[in-house]
Amino acid sequence: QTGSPRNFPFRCLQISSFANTTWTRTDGLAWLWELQTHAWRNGSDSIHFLKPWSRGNFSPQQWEDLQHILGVYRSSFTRDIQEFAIMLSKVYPFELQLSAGCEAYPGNASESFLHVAFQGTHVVSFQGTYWEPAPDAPLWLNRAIEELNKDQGTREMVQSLLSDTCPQLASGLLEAGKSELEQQVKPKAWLSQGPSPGSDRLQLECHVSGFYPKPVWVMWMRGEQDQPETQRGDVLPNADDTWYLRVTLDVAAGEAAGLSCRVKHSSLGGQDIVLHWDGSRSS
Ligand code: 7LP
Repeated sequence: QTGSPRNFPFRCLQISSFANTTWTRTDGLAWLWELQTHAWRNGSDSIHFLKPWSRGNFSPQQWEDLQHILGVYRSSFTRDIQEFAIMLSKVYPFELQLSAGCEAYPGNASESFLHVAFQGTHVVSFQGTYWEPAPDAPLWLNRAIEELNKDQGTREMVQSLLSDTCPQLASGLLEAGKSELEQQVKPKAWLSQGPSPGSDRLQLECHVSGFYPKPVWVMWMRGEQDQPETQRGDVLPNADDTWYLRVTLDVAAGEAAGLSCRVKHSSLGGQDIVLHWDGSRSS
């Protein structure tokens, strides 16, 4: 892949829970591609660095300025939303989620986004210089958006955070964290027998764990033949920034012999892992 620089999106997530008029909490987290870089817990004054390179190329002063802006924002946000809830007769409890970030492209170009979800549904975005309703947003939101757009100071700050601060932070993180982002970690794989799906039937399980990055191909095979009945679970996170996947196959007890599990992953350089089901265990 030499010559074509890869793009790694930088994403900041905010989760705000409003339980009633007095109990709320807001947590924040940031990710570069598959790696979590920052955490900002409710009540904490400072953004926590999860990687040695989480500072990117920001100076201590730049971090302090950013933390100050975000600290003011967090308390203003909570207060604003409580006021909106009264004005718009919103019923507690409710959740607001913000997703904002950017991705740098070759040649100084970058693209940014900021989306807001209410009760899990996208309702508002920041586009260019204004807050805008999402395509199918409920009508009551228009009043909130009208209010938000009156605050030019905030619009200018959001615009500058999205178009300057975000790409600068993202490209510094990318440079500092490049080797960790681009590392290749090989999976380990093992077989086991799952709970019997019926009389004279077996569930064969193939576990694949510890790989990075996320894309992986795992299939039950008979010789060179893919078994289309293979069931793939979700790719789940391990605690160490690697991934786990379980892939199963239900077969008649007599047909388990001769089956194998094949794993393809970028870290294996074409040397697939192949594990053969041991017929003697099918009893
Ligand atoms: C920083 C500006 O989220 C996502 C990052 C945004 C950073 C914005 C900021 O803190 C608040 C304070 O503004 C005041 O001081 C500023 C200087 O610090 C400026 O001088 C500004 O002019 C002045 O007004 C401001 O209070 C702001 O409104 C905070 C929240 C902004 C925000 N809005 C999006 C919310 C989505 C709305 C959802 C609608 C909704 C409502 C109710 C229930 C469900 C859904 N600015």
